[in-house]
Amino acid sequence: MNSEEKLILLDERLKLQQPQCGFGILEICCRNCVMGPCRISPFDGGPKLGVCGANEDTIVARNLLRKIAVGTSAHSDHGRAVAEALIKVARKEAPGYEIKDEFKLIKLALELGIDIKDKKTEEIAEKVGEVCLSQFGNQEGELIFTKRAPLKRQKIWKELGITPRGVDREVVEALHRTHMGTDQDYINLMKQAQRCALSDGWGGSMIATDLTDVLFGTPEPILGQVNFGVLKEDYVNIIVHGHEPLLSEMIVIASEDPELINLAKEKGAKGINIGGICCTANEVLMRHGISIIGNFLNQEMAITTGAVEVMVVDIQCIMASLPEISSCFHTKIITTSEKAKIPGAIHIHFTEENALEKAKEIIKMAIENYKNRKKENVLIPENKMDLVAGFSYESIYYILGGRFRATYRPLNDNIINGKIRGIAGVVGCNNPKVVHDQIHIKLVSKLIENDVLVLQTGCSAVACAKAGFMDSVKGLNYAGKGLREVCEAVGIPPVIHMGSCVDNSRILLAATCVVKEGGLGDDISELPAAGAAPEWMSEKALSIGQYFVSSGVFVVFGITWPTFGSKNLTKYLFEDIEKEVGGKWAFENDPDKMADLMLKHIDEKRKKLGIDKARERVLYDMAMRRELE
Ligand code: NFS
Ligand code: SF4
Repeated sequence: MNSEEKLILLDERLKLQQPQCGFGILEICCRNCVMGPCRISPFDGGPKLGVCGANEDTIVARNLLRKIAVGTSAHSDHGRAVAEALIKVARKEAPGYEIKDEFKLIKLALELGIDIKDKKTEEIAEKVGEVCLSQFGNQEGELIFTKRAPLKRQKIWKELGITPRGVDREVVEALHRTHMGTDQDYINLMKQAQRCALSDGWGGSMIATDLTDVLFGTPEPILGQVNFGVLKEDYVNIIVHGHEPLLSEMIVIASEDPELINLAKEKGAKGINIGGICCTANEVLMRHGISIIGNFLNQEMAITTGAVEVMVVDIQCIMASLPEISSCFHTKIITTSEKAKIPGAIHIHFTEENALEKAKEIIKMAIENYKNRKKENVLIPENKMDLVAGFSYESIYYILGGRFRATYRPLNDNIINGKIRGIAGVVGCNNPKVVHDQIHIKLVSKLIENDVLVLQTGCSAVACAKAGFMDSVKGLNYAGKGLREVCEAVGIPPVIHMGSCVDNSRILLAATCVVKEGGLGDDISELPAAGAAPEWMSEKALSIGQYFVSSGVFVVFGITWPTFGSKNLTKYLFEDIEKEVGGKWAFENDPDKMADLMLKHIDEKRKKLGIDKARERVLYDMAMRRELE
């Protein structure tokens, strides 16, 4: 780009795309074979069938199933990479990595039926890695971790025939069924969508979370900071962006190398500063308290601060525009995964075998690039906010029960007595179609104001951290009286950061722990709980939403809804599916109304459990008082 050309950022590109295709928005176009492309007209007189005879129900359902399959693939391939890494670490083929959580490893081994007697940690780790890896290619039976779900839930899945068999198998079958002339029944297509999504939530994603904990440590509450103000003007700034923690963990370790710190000082900087974007940010925040620069919509802006020497990326949610934008600044964009290259970026092939060496190489490159920073181009916004992160379903046990009495009892009791009205999972992306972070913030603030404890992951968590909801002191000011009381007693913020998007599996398990603790029904679908992804944009979000629905949760999405082109499919997903799995979808763009939908659902569940009375605070007026006397 020459200097006269204008830098085109994402908002501008969105404007240039207007008006976006109405057929695409309604998902009533099909390109699955070359008799097409076909479009179904939503208007009278237009074509109602594709060349093959497929109607809008088939086309919209196939499109949705494909999206869910892609989302499942992305999370699960990430999980597979962690399993492969664990095996290499166990075989001592990955210098620099070590097993940080032996306790979780042993627990996992026992759960997976691995004989640990007289075995060394490495031998156990190798076996655990292999069994987890086998889950991807499993052909028959059930994914092992589906056994973690409440018994009633497992029965529902079995009866419907949607218990996932193997992660890869469900994705392949999803793609097969959407081939021209195969599955044309929208409900049957959705059955596979459910099985596929469940293989993500209770399979690929859960493996990613568990094995990441084994390798890098199970998170425990930790302090951190968020927003652009964490970039340091006189430091070498390195941004880690993407998803897999394998690379970012090594960058963090290498950045602490005294030799490299001295080199940075020799080059005139005060030191090396690491910050994160997207889910990589959440991974390194959860375990090291590394600052978060921002979420999905902050990636381009981060470069325009002029203070970033290197942005190193791996996979997913990385904009193709980064090299182009960085060409106007001194920032170097480094891709590291063979699965994700971008023209214009520098590619450094990163593997577990060469991890530490490559991490050092990247940091050296950043240090060398510090001198190219143009002081007059540097503009770092001052905003930053403190937060507490690092909540896993395991750490919640100890926070609630005390160090020696791990239990979810206090949480259940406070839900039953009504101090906590319910639980909400608010997760997912940013989308430039709405004002950055605003829907997340408005929704979550209304939920906590109404005594709903909010569990978060992904870019939504970063949005609410920026707003101060995760600050252990400030956050309380936004909470309703009952929720505040509980949070103060336990010492947690009203909004709980549970990690990256694969860590939505932690929310599934936290919900399961609440069920197993007792007093709130026998299944996730009976809990006063709801989920939302108010600013979603990625196919991964659809997979997450579907596995929550299929696990019994009411889930609301904002922005747009991908089945409005088919009335029948939409009715199925918004209403009828509830009779089968106990959960259902809803769409609402207004955060205020979105919160109302979730609160209404939570109250209905409280009523069914017979705990609605506990919440009704009776206000005595004068007449009632007199009557009492
Ligand atoms: Ni989740 Fe993480 Fe963010 Fe959306 Fe992308 S970073 S995996 S997909 S944009 S929340
Ligand atoms: Fe058209 Fe059917 Fe081919 Fe799709 S599969 S492009 S609807 S002919």
